[in-house]
Amino acid sequence: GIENATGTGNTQYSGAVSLTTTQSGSNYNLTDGDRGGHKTYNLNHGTSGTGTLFSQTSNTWGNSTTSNAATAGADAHYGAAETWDFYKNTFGRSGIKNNGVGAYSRVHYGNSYVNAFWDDGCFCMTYGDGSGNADPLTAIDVAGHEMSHGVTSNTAGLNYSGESGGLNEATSDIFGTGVEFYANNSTDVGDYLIGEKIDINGDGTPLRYMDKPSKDGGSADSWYSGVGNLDVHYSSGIANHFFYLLSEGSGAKVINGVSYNSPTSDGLPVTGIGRDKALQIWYRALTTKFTSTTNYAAARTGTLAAAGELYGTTGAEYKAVQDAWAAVAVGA
Ligand code: ASN
Ligand code: ZN
Ligand code: CA
Repeated sequence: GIENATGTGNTQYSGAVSLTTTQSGSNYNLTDGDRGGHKTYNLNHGTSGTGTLFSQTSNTWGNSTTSNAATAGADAHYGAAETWDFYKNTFGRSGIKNNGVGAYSRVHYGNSYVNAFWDDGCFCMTYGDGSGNADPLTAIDVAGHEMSHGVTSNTAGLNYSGESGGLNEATSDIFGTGVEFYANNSTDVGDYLIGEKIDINGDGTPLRYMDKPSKDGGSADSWYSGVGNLDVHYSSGIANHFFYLLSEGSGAKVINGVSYNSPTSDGLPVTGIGRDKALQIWYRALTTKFTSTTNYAAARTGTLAAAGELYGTTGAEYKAVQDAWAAVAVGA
């Protein structure tokens, strides 16, 4: 018969984790029957199709290093599961389309491919092995970022250029960060950094910083006319900064051992309302207010409407949304 089983993933980035797998005769495979049947495939350096479904006689996957091809599979399968659980348990969303259907993941894409991407066409996510095949792009926040592109496509549909493109990218960073905190993994702890585990710069620095996006050398900390001409991974900085300020407030703070210091463009302090409420406001705005052409001014209006519906217009939450947008120079 074919039935759910509980395996162990010896991941590269998240330690030893529990994985939901499927037993089929004497084999186990990376199919998650608890999460819409999400499957994880090994492309084995190919760049098309699905390669082969990870399948073996043991239900222990990978050895925490890249010497074992199943290690990246374990990280990807775990990231997909945590992303599914984050959306289900935080927002009541059942999968990327909210229809209970899982996507699939593909690892070992190409050779030394330093990226990961979501594809609406295959309804799948794909991970490269990183430079020199040393640092696969399979960390939790990257998984959450990529799958959240699918959620955005199936909700607001934010166009991937101009200011709406920056909001699309920020939505993936915001929910990717939400997934990372949700997973509460002791090896890959929650932070407001993006890609801190995959060493994409080769010097130990993360790809992006939400408290002060300009630390990456390209992202915008606050809005200005023409910011929509930046690459979407840089114009995202404004909304990432807004989300950090709304969650944690301005000034210096240490969270899970990471130091942050978030400035405000208006020089006024922002008092945070906590990440959980900030996530609820962003999700409600994304799914009920934003459209394909939402720009920063409209994102302000949409998040204020969402905050008012969730928490009222006279409390700390509504004021914090106002103050955080003012702090990133998105005004009334
Ligand atoms: N990893 C990149 C991203 O999710 C791929 C891309 O440029 N779309 O943004
Ligand atoms: Zn992205
Ligand atoms: Ca992170």
